[in-house]
Amino acid sequence: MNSHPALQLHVPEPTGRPGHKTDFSYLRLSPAGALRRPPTDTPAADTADVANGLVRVLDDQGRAVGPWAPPIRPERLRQGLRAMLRTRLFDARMVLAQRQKKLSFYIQCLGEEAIAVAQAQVLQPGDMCFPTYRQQGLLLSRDDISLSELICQLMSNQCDPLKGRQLPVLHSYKRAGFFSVSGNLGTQFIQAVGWAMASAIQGDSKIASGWIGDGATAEAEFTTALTFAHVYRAPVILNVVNNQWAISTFQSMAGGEGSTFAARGIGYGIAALRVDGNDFLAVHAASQWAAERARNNQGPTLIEWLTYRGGPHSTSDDPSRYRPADDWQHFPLGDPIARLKQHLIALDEWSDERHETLQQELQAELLAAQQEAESHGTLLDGHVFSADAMFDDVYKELPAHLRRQREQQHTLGG
Ligand SMILES: Cc1ncc(C[n+]2csc(CCOP(=O)(O)OP(=O)(O)O)c2C)c(N)n1
Repeated sequence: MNSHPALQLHVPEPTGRPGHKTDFSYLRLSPAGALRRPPTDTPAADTADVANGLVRVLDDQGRAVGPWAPPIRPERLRQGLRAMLRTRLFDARMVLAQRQKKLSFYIQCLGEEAIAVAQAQVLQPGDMCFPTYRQQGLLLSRDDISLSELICQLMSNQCDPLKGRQLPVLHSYKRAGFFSVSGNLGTQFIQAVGWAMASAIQGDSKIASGWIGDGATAEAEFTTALTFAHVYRAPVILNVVNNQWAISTFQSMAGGEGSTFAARGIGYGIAALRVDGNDFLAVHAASQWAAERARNNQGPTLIEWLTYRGGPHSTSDDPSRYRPADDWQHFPLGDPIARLKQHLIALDEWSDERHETLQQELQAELLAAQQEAESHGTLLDGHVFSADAMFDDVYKELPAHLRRQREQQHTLGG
């Protein structure tokens, strides 16, 4: 007689669904300051505690505590706060512009601003990021990227630097170390490793920073990237942004149930950290740790950033269909902007009044940038980039068959 029970397939489910509160105990949080800061030359196998716990600096009172508290000047923190706020206001304005049909599509990073913004402060000129569509904070924390040009890309208008060829948000800024965003999930993760290998082959001192979401870690590219990064000890920071959701799919469906995404690094021989992604100081400190490792030839680092996707996946998504509407308000790691603001106020380096003034300044800057961009056309008025350029840059030289197609397009009155 067969004494075994009937086999059952396990299909992970989120604890919260519309109408039911999420039980966030699955996050297994550590208190601020609880985890040690190992030396940067720590072998991968010895990072299990920091890959399974949670590196945090800011406590509930907004104080910076523990060994990860970075030596950072208030001025840098104010710059970080400004960049996060700028990113959030930009996103809100572009969502509105999408609703007004001035652009076709938008992706916001509400709640995830600290991750890209703090890491941008740590990276150096010449380093190269391989972002997803949700790291606009890398661009919005720079003042050498024109806001109005970013909006022109979103509106695919006559001044779109990408000539109307890309979906909104898939920006490309080589000069700012921002690699062209591709719609195919995960591809950039391998490319980041390859870029880092090239930097090492050339004996350069530049490092790469690869980005991927929790959902996209289920793509084969993720494992390939980890293998190559480990084998060649590539100078790369491998960032996994775990915002709990991949559109309507909960992170457990990508393998997050009962284990952390950070811990996967260890299995591949890569040192790993799991970090509070809504804690600007922790993001800064962990990014610094990983950058130092990479620059000193101590190898790659995998960092899982624990955060929450505060908004819809994109302007085409309605999250109230698959998760509690007020879920973000209950996420135990809070709002990165509110937390850094609280910290700066506790240091007596910020105030509600200064925050309000900053917000007004940023809104004015954004309004001016949007007006400038709209003067070159929006989706509404049809001032799209010239169709003439459509056949350029498919190849380095325009081949005969594309030349014929361009002529046909002219004859057809395009
Ligand atoms: C190869 C591939 N498969 C599927 C998609 C469709 N798609 C776009 S975004 C997305 C979810 C990605 O989730 P995650 O990696 O967690 O990142 P997040 O959007 O949460 O930042 C999917 C499935 C795609 N763009 N590319």
